[in-house]
Amino acid sequence: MKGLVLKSTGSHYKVMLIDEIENSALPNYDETKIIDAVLRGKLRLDQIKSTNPVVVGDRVELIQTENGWAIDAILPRKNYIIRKATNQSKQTHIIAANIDLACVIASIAVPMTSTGFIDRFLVTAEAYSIPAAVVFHKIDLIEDQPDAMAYQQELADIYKSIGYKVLLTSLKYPESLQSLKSLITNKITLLSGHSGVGKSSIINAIQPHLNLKVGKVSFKHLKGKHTTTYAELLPLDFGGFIIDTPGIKEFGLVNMDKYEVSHYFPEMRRYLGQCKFNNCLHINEPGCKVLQALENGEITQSRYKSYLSILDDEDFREVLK
Ligand SMILES: Nc1nc2c(ncn2[C@@H]2O[C@H](COP(=O)(O)OP(=O)(O)OP(=O)(O)O)[C@@H](O)[C@H]2O)c(=O)[nH]1
Ligand SMILES: [Mg+2]
Ligand SMILES: [Zn+2]
Repeated sequence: MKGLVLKSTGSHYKVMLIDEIENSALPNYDETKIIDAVLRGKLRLDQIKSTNPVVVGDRVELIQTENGWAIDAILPRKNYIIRKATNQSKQTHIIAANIDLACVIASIAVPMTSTGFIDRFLVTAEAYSIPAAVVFHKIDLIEDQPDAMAYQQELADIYKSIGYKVLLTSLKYPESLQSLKSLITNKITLLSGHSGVGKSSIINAIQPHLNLKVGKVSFKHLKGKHTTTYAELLPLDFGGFIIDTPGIKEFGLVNMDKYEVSHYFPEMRRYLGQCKFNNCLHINEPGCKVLQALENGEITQSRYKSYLSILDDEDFREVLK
């Protein structure tokens, strides 16, 4: 029997049974087919290196044991979003697998999202060829601050010009969530971002019956309170699923070669193979087309700064010396 993993709480998995056809297409949500499963001992041993061997969105093979259902195997993943717990950490964490759209929920109000965070998320989505969108949420909080509004618009324009879908949303403006609804219909969509940025609130606004727990942002620390504790795949009554996830502080990149990083910046990818040196890292090399594009404004300073910051990660650090 096959199943779709809806939620993992460490040792127990909430799984929806699916048939062969649903395994290659978007499954229909059916509450009566939800079961509780554990991991088969053997699988746990095989995957010991990963902090979370089976993740939300996984398609799995199930067997029935005398104690109930057990996950016997993970079916091949179409893609997944993976990160390091922190930029320095050696531990990796897979956020979700088999997704059609990855949305980073950002805010330039509170909690504030840095362009570095957004760009690391987008680089990871590019690495697995997952279509990505940038959602600037809580726009109501800055509507009386012209400088903040201008900055938000500048960022929105940067991401749009690269080819990403960009949305500006707020709970105060229900119509702003309509465009999100049309974007995610009939897809499996992941929402990620800092704690308190409004991921669960957005889902409640488009699907009130889900009634997800939301938490206040601390005035003192300007941070969320980690209200959502487990990622969960939730059904949408207009078609598809949405994955609510716990807020994360940083987005550390995993398993990337330093020469690969620029491939995951679409505006740099354009110049691939055109630099004078074929091992160009676009830092200070002569005849570098990426640096020329930066000079003439085709590549923005903000994105290039993120590129350099990624090359400054512990895994690559020697290249900037
Ligand atoms: N002003 C304003 N506040 C919002 C908006 N959306 C959400 N909030 C508030 O932001 C706070 C955090 O919302 P949550 O939905 O819990 O945030 P989250 O991203 O799910 O946080 P974690 O589960 O901790 O990762 C709550 O107090 C919400 O009411 C918005 O559009 N405008
Ligand atoms: Mg939440
Ligand atoms: Zn170059």
